Amino acid sequence: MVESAEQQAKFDQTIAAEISIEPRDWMPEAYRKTLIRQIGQHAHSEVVGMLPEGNWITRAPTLRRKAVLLAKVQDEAGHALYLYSAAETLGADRNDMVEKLIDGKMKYSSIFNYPTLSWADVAAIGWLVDGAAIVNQVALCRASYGPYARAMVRVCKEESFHQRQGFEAMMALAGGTKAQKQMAQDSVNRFWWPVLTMFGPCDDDSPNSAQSMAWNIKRFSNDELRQKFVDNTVPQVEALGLTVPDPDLKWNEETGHYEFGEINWDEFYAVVAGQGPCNHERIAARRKAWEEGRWVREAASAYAARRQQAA
Ligand code: BYC
Repeated sequence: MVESAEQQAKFDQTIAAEISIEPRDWMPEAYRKTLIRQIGQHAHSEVVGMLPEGNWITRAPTLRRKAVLLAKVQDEAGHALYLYSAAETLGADRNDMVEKLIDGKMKYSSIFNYPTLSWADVAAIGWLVDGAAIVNQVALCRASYGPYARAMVRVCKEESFHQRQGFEAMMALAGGTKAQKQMAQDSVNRFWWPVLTMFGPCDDDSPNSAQSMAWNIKRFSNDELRQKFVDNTVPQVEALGLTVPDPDLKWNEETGHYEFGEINWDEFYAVVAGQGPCNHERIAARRKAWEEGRWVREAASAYAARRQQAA
């Protein structure tokens, strides 16, 4: 008991001194659990997030766009690997996490339950979804858990390329024919509101925020990051000659921020609960990949065990 109070005090001091917590360090069980929940959800989002874009690799409009999209989707797989590894340093088991995902016991980002109906949606994912992810992840580069923060530094560099390629693809459409510009606008109309929910519920309805901020896992609240994204992105929409599908959007000279309309939280909670347009499809795809890949995992494990024995 005494030892635990001492360990807790040391942990609190480490957090207060802005020193990273590392896998070898003692940490409260609730801190470990919160990290496994968030990092696991984050890893799953990267993997499920490959599906809506992967769907367009065979239909990319040019060879150049196809090569860029292939590289981007592969990067997302790499992000998932960093993140699953970071969760493993906390004692989580990767197979267990994947099984929880396909059994609906672990979450992934709501945004990937929306379909990609046109090529412009692929551009919108790069520009808006990766753009939102960067705002969230730049803050996570300073998360108190070392392996998570270091993974985020690498991820953010790649996300920055993803965001730029998405914006550039959107620019080509917005500056193209009337039909192409309309395709770009339709996509912004479809993705704008779902992207705003990527930052999580409003601060007043976010059960995990207070504790995660006290532990320096989260450095900014959900609403603060959402506002930062809106402030960054509205000028980009305008530069493309497109409009934001929000009649209540207006610049507030005094605060130096955009004010925006009410998010449809009923839709957000329904999507998170499994009732979004593509939830079933996404989980079915992950289950199929998990089952069909079983022999590869078994073969790799048998090979690793044999090599270890030989050594
Ligand atoms: N969707 O108390 P809160 C990418 C859940 S991938 C689903 O605010 P927290 C990309 C939340 O988990 C990048 N669920 O939670 C990949 C919690 O549930 P439980 C993905 C959501 O954790 C491929 C409950 O709601 N980024 O960019 O303090 C291709 C209450 O919320 C969502 C990350 O994963 C949501 N949108 O804050 C292209 C970022 N929002 O577990 C692109 C890492 C909330 O208590 N995660 N929930 O039942 C985070 O930063 C934080 O977990 C969140 C939520 C800000 C998302």
